[in-house]
Amino acid sequence: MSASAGPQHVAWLSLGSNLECPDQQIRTASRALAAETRIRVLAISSLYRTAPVGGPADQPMFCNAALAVATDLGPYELLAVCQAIEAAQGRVRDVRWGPRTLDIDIIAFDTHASSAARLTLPHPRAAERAFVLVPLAEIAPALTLGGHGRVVDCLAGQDTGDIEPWPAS
Ligand code: A4P
Ligand code: MG
Repeated sequence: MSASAGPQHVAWLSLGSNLECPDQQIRTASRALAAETRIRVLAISSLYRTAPVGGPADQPMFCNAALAVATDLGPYELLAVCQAIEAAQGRVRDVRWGPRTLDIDIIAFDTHASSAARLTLPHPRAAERAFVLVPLAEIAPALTLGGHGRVVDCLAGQDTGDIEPWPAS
């Protein structure tokens, strides 16, 4: 990060992929985030193999992970960086919740609260999605997801039976 960096923020990201070597997509995206001059990666969770939630019935299993980053970017600037990395890794948007090479969602940005469609914070579905909560609980168990409470408490109410460590290659 540059020496002239402005106010620092912390953001928590959820990464998902279920196409074209999903674990490699997540690792490539993590490296791309780390290579951004205005982003410093603070923590990366393990990779998990998760059953798809929503979308087409026959889509492949996902690889999911969570990252914490420090940045002097604002939330929309960080979203733009995430979407540029998605695009660079061949993300195509067609079917809602459908298969994708890479999805990067901003789960929380400091304690910002926003209901804007372009950037809802905290992410509106994070608190009820085990594929987000299991990796996030590894790196930020005490993070508060707005009115839903702490990650670790949200996770306690979830079925995690469809989530396992990504198999070693
Ligand atoms: N947007 C609004 N808020 C945010 C935010 N906090 N972070 C807007 C990122 N983007 C946000 O996103 C659609 C629009 O949401 C963007 O234009 C952005 O401005 P998208 O990435 O194009 O589409 P999406 O990811 O399919 O939509 P959505 O609604 O975010 O999907 P979800 O809820 O993330 O679900 N099952 C497993 N096992 N693992 C997964 O990773 N992912 C999904 C996607 C469904 N099922 C899954 C998984
Ligand atoms: Mg998304």
